[in-house]
Amino acid sequence: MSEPMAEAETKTAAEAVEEAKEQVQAEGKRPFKSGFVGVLGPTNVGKSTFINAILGKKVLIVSEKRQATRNRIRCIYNDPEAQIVFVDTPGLHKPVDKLSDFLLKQAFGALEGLDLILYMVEPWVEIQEYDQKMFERMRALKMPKFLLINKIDKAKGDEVPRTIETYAKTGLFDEIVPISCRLGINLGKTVQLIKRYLPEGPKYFPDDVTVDRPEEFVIAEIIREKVYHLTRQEIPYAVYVDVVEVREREDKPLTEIYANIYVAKPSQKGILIGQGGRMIKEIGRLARLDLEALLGTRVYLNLQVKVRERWNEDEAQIARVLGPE
Ligand SMILES: Nc1nc2c(ncn2[C@@H]2O[C@H](COP(=O)(O)OP(=O)(O)OP(=O)(O)O)[C@@H](O)[C@H]2O)c(=O)[nH]1
Ligand SMILES: [Mg+2]
Repeated sequence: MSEPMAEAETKTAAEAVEEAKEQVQAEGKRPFKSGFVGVLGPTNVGKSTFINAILGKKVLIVSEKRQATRNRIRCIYNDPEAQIVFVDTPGLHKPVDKLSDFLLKQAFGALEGLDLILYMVEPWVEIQEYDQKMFERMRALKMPKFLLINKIDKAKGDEVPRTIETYAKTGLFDEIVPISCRLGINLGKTVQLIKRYLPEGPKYFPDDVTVDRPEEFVIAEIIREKVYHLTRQEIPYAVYVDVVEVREREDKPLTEIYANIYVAKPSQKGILIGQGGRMIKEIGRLARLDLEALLGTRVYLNLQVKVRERWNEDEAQIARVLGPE
């Protein structure tokens, strides 16, 4: 008896989908679009800034320093017509150490399973060897590809038209869009274009999910962003953040966060704490402001600085602390 019943159910589901499609067409609505959109390109061009701007929410680390993003991070944009899963990636650069090898592996690994690629560049930078390497890989893939020329607010003379011309010659891109995340130029247009090229598809994530990482990950990134902002030279690249506990108080709108900031050498610990604790206090103050905006509660933030000797010089340790993905 169970077989015919299963068959009957399948048929009903298929019929329901057909009916829904007919209904959408009858109402003159466009089909629902969805897909995975990789944001790739050199470091520091504004990939994470772009995704934050589209989401209208600060969830990704942004820095004036290079190599800010360390993982592939999926961020979900929803509107009535589409769900776009943006995949943020570490920026491309000339490999200099073990940490950069890890970052580049993350970036190249992101090409798997994408429905569309956004390649972002700055208008004043020539095509580099790492761009060429990525283009070779992209050429073998069939999905649509856009070039986004960001920071046009800072472009001079004919930099933008020249960049358009240079990249048009590669024959790789279906669309080339000059944008400015800072001024919000052509961001809406980019979303419209993405929707035009994406396939019909389902929602991959529920509406209330913005980032497919645990809350602790997003919190750690915000703290790391402040370290990037306030410290110099090798310090940003010697740091990772581990959020130990996030406790929501039941008696008041307060979130208690306990986190460890790890450095790679004992000498870096003193720098991060600063004279009389000034540096760590400032990191905590700035992080708390962003965390309060993100969580919508007041935040108590407890930061401890610890040493994990040479974690950033060892492949296995890097993979362990920064995650398998
Ligand atoms: N002038 C200008 N600056 C921008 C714009 N978009 C981003 N930036 C700045 O560019 C810097 C790098 O931004 P990120 O978003 O961290 O760059 P990224 O490409 O994600 O960098 P990685 O994660 O290292 O690959 C930051 O200082 C941003 O504020 C823009 O449209 N105009
Ligand atoms: Mg980034």
